[in-house]
Amino acid sequence: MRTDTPVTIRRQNYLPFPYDIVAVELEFDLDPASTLVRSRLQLKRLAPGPLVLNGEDLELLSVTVDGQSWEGGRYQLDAQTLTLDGLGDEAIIEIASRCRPEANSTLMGLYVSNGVFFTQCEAEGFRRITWFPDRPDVMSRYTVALRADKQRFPQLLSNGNLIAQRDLPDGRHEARWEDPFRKPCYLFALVAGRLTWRESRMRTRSGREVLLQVYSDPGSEDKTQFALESLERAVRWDEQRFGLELDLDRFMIVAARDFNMGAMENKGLNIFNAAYVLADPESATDANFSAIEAVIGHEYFHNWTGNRVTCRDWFQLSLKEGLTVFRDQEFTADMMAQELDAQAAASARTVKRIDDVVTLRAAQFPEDAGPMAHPIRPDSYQEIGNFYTATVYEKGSEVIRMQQTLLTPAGFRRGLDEYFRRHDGQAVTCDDFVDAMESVYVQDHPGRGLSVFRRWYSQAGTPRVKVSLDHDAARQTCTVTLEQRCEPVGVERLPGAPTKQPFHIPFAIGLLDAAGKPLPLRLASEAETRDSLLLELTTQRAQWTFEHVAAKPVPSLLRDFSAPVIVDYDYTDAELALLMKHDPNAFARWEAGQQLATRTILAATRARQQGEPFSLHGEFVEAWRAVLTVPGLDAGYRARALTLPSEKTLAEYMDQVDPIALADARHETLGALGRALAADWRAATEANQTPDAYSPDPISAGRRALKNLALAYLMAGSVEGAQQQAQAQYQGARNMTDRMAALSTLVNYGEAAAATAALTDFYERWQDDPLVVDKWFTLQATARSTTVETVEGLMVHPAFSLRNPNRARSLVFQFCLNNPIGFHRADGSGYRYWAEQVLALDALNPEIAARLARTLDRWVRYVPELSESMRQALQQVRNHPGLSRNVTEIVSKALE
Ligand code: 0A1
Ligand code: ZN
Repeated sequence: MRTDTPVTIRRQNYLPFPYDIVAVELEFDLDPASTLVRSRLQLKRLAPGPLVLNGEDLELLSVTVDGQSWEGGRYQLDAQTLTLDGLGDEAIIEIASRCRPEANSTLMGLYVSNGVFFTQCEAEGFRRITWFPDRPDVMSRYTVALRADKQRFPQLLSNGNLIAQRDLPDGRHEARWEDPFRKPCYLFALVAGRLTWRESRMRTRSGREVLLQVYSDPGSEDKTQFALESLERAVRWDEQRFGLELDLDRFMIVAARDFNMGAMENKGLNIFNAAYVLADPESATDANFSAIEAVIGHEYFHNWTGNRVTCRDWFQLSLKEGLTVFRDQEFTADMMAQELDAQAAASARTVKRIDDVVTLRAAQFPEDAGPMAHPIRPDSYQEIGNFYTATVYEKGSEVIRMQQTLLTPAGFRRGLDEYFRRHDGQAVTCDDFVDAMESVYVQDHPGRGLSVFRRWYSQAGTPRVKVSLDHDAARQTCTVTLEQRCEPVGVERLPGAPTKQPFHIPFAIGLLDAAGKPLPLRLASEAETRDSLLLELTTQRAQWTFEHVAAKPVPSLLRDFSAPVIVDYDYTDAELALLMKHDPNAFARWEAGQQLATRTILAATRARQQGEPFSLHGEFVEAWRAVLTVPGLDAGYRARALTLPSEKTLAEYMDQVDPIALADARHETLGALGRALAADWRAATEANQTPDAYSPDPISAGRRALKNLALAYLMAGSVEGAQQQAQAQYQGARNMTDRMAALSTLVNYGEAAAATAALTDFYERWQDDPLVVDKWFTLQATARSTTVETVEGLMVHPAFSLRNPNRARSLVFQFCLNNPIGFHRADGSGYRYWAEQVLALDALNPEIAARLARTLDRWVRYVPELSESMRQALQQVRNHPGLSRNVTEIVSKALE
């Protein structure tokens, strides 16, 4: 466990590194217990100053400079740095050190998982492998020699091209790899072990033949086909959409059972959490298949946005992450829309947009209003591992998307071409990116620029846009006023912080008449009419006047979620119902339903809190019935439109969060809708059966989503016959999507005996498949009846281990994050359990511990009885001696 005192690193203190590390040669003698690493650095001085190298948990064996030993006080060594002073303008440094991969439970640096060596270097893991300037702006050419026992470690992989292989005495062998591209050390990787693989060859658009490979544990070879095909699709898509070609002869993906995050874009050797590689219809759900395609796309797209052009420093993380999330979202949308007719394609894109916005609202909006709030380009951090956040990733992607909206897709493409023209091979900043975009924007918008837009990079918080409509019957005009406001959050509240400035908000709008007919939009200043208009709000308040508007219209606001903001407009329930039926913008139409459902559930919550009875409004039920039955909508879209907003999203609307009342009210609403629309739900389950031969395409996945949502409503409403239907579906399912859906309804809403029987059966069938066992733990962790005691019982199950991040996430995280009733028990037992688990994890893996620590971030927002126990739990963690820097930063900020 690290015991270092946290230091705040600031963006404004950036200094370039005084040496160019031109070339790096690494030699590994791999042994799980103790691995010897020799590094040879060829360097050139760029500016005066000593050479300061980072190292962590390493045993230094020797240092030589230009062939001379530097033993005996010629270098300075402390816990984290090795300093060499008095070097010439050019030098060769050779360093030998040892690390202990098998004992490394942090999964950062070099570690062993399931008998295989893996590395994870982003953000600051390379310093756990060898002494090095561990920062992204030091870019070098790497040559790597790997040596290991040939029997135990037949595959020896590293970045770039394999240049030589040979056998060594004593049953060992060696492989030499060379990466032709300069890269920062966070993109270094090695893998050594016994693995099987699946491969294919393809020709890139310039005619080069490339080898694509997916490696995984022996025995899992039947589960890598979808991953390999996803990689092929990603390679093609980046050529077609952005003109970006694979620059290596060989591109490898390796699945690891123990991995801290989703996956990692190491140059030519991506290392993945097995959950984002392995899938077949029997063991993986539709959601798993689509996540695999998205993550494979994401890591592959990093090859240009991240690797060819990388970050100058870690404050610029969103430069690569926001942009690459945007690219993977577009990839998924294009894949979903391909081969569909125009209408179905548009609907598929809307479904993807809805899913992304749901994630943003559930994860990023709360973050942006809490103690960890930060701009997408943070100004300071204590531990960079804590800044792989929904803000940097998901809001970062929204900020890129707004640039595409403002520039148009064609203009955005020109901007991206310009970015690569200027910066290929460099380590750059977010400002460099916007500069490239702005150079195109000013051509198309003379006299305007992106200076106000850049505030999205420097200011945190979710802006609110208040909309008001002023209809003038005599003039037949309607004036729309937009007014923005964004409260200071996080460090912005501290004295001396600069005042917040307005954002540049692209705000797409349409108007409907009282019958739901779209009104042609005509601005007073313009001759053209349009169906939809992009208003650009760049000041605190602005007005637009539309002409030829006979009566007060119903506005359709923030179409396609054109900016990551919260809209305030006082719709009547009837207006929302009208938009749900008639808004031609399918996203805004979905949004209207979500708002109506939000009002309903919040009213039900208040009623519960006051001990009053609650019943659903007939209008709400009818609006829901219409979405379910009106012709012309595809199943996937209907499923999204009929899904009630999550507790996390709903909590953001409450002044004081009462999680149990909220969860019960949501459940009550679900059940009431289940009963009120029982016949329609039944009809939907029948109409949306899919063929036995499984396909994860969006039409089939949409049908399964709707059918299984219908089953959940019927089960939540305890509708007669539903439990038998769920049991039959569980037993007869031909794919994991249907099996899991049925099991989940049994566990959450079925009779206890039926639930237990199905859970036992599920474990027996799948106990040898770790990714399915994770699902089994998750189902129980999130079940409505699960208590702290249930979870503690599951923790002593032989299949449970805190060391495996996927397992820890499947049980401990899922309980703390997604089981409001069990976790927020009034006696505070959930929070005490949380504190114990944060501390237990911190001793093993601080990155993972800090993620769990974040689940109490928003404690001040809860009702006082709960927030006080949460505060005590946070305090208990903070007072723990030897806490990691990672967890210290999170709990200190939460308690500030
Ligand atoms: N760059 C990766 C994310 C990643 C970050 C840190 C990791 O280890 C602690 C692993 C992966 C991505 O965006 O996919
Ligand atoms: Zn990424």
